Amino acid sequence: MRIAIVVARFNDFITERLLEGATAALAEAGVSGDAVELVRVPGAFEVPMAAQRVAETGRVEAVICLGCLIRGATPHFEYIASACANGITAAAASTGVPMAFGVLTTNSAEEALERVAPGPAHKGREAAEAALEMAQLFARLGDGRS
Ligand code: DLZ
Repeated sequence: MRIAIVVARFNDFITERLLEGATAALAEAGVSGDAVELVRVPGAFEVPMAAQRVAETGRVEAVICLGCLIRGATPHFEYIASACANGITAAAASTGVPMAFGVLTTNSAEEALERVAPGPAHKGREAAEAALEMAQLFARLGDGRS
């Protein structure tokens, strides 16, 4: 199973922790580091286009999208958040590759930090687990044409 992780650099004090949780969950599920393609982008706005591009290569069975938007620090929070969520939805629909939404949208840095605290509710972990489940589901369902 090959998986891509697209991670935004903006708010990297959070997104690097999302990445750590996602890679730990993949490793625990038996996905080795060699099977993980890491793609870094400037911010959450760029996540969907990179997710689409890496999915189009055909090299990966799922994409984990990671980013962090903090309302108080982001004047156009709503625009970036909806562009990111809608873009990821559209990229998954157009490529047929499942994409997990691990983009935090919080009111404060404190709220974001709570969501990357160690434990099962870590949002990077949750995104990785969702991506793996969807990749396995799609493998079982086939391409829908046979
Ligand atoms: C510009 C911007 C702002 C203000 N806030 C955030 C944020 O909270 N989280 C994030 O991931 N990115 C932010 N960005 C950057 C945009 O996502 C994007 O990278 C730039 O607008 C360049 O297209």
